[in-house]
Amino acid sequence: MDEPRQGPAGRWHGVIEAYRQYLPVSDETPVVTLLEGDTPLIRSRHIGPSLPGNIQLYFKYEGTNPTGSFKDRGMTMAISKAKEEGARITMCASTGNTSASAAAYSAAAGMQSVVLIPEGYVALGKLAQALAHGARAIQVAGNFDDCLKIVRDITDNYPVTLVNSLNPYRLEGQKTAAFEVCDALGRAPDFHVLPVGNAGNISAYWMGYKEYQQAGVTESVPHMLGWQAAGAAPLVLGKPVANPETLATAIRIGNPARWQEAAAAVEESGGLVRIVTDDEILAAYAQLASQEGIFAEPASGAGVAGVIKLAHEGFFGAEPVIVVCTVTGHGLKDPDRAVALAPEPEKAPPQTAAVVEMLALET
Ligand code: AN7
Repeated sequence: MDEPRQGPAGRWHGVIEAYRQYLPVSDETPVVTLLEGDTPLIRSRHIGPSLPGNIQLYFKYEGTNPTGSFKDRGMTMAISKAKEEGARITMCASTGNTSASAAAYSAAAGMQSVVLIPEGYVALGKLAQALAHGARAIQVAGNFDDCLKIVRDITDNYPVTLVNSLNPYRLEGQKTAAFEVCDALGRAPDFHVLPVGNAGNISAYWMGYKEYQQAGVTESVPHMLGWQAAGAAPLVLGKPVANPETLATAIRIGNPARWQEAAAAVEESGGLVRIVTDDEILAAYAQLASQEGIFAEPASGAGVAGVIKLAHEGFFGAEPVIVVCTVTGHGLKDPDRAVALAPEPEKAPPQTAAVVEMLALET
């Protein structure tokens, strides 16, 4: 089973250098990069082959980005443009990953970052990142949507640069993931699957796929298949959710900022946006780690759960199809969830014989 080839030849200098011709940057733009992107497209070894149908399943594993999520692709663009414009302070609302990325890239650019996060609902690793990178981290007694409203109010009225995916440069950067998928496969996939929270990423991928097709690099575009958690599924319900709830805290969002664009991506591509339950999300999350060797955070399990669900419904048909599923963030982001789901580690005295006995080993 061959791995697809990865990225352009030669040394990697981050997504802006790799895809400069498709991005709104000039020679004057000071590129702030942590060498994000060039992430692996991994052929599924167990989940894909175990599904009914004839599915070639790949995982676009974004956990290998510098701060451990896909957000870095958009953040290198947002922060480079902010620096070009002379910004001093950046601000975002976040369920965790955007804040980690904003904090890191702002630090690299010599800017102060301010991050607003829902108190009690940000995974430990993400909080640690924001703090370590020197962000002013403000825990708000509310949810992500409350945080985003405050951030919009402030960035509209004060000299503070908004780096949420409402910032158009964020989507520009994030679309490079679609380019990488096509570069690795030598074509566009038939279907692209991903979890949907604030709906920036599905919108960005769709932009990227369309641009590559318009540029003549690829012939086709995939159907976009988005997945929301059952307790936080505004796009599926067609109306905002006042009190979103899901264990996948990254996508615990009730009123996505990129609603229109995501709905358009689904419609134009002949795709769909549907619901998976928290149980399905956690089952896929566990399968990804234990069967594929890919440690993702819970929210990333939503996309994988979606592929599994559709395959069992016969959605993909009998003909061979290429399905790419974005694994959006690293499992180390949320160590509490991983430890809570796994069995307790076993204990042994410091003697070889004791461990041999525990393992029932025979020579
Ligand atoms: C791991 O960090 O919204 O639909 O504030 O962290 O583009 O929002 C995170 C979102 C999927 C959903 N997977 O992507 C934030 C934030 C992970 C995420 C999503 C997020 P969007």
